Amino acid sequence: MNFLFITLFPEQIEQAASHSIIKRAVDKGLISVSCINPRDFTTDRHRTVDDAPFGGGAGMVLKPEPMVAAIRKAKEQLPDARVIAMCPGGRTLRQDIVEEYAQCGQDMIFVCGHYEGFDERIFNWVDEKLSIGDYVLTGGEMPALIVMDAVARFIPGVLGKLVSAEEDSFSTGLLEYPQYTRPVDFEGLTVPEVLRNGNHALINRWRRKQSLKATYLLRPELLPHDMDKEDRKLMTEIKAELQGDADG
Ligand code: 4FN
Repeated sequence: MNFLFITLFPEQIEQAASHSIIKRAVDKGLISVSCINPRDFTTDRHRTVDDAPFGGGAGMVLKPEPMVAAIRKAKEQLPDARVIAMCPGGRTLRQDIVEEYAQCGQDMIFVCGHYEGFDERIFNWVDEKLSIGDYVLTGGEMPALIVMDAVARFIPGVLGKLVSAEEDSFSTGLLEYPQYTRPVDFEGLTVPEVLRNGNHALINRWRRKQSLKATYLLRPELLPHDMDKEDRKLMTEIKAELQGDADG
């Protein structure tokens, strides 16, 4: 899959893509990461990309001509790509949306904002708006990198042989169960017995229960509405144990 970033700060993208799993995916030819800088499409002596907003107010707005010229260039390079403007007003990224992008396999062009944002007219050249969450940022580059990171994990071969994105512990939609490695005793804190006695049926049940418990306590909105019989039984145990804890 090809990821193309329209950004005034391509170094930020290149540096983020030059480490670890994403770097290896690029080196293996599983993904490509490239940038187009709207500043390269300016025609004035000062290479101006922003200007004061009509109607007044603080800050600067990204001018439409260099942005749209950059989008057109990007579409020439990746004609079948989806053009995604990273902005706070977009739908909020979630794992199900990530899986949707990965599934369809379409190349992605990310349009990243800076300053106060885009001239509204550029959205005529955009397929959709996307946000990573509700907080104020200085630019859309980090959000776009997050989308790429989350999507790239699903491309076959990007993760090692041992883990695939669909099979890994996150894909249950629940929080993770606690993990331990050596030593068995760290400053008096020991690894739960069940993980050390090699009974994999018991281990799987313990892990499922811990995932459900963590999700119930920390992120109850993530719990599935339609649990199977085994999960419902584990939930009953969890609630009884928590009630017991509360009663002393
Ligand atoms: N942000 C909010 C309301 C108004 C403005 C912002 C804000 C970067 C160019 C956009 C932010 C958050 C998630 C892109 C935020 C995202 C951005 C994102 C983003 C500079 C203009 C701006 C109500 C959400 C707090 C600055 C709320 N996902 N403006 O952050 O690009 O993708």
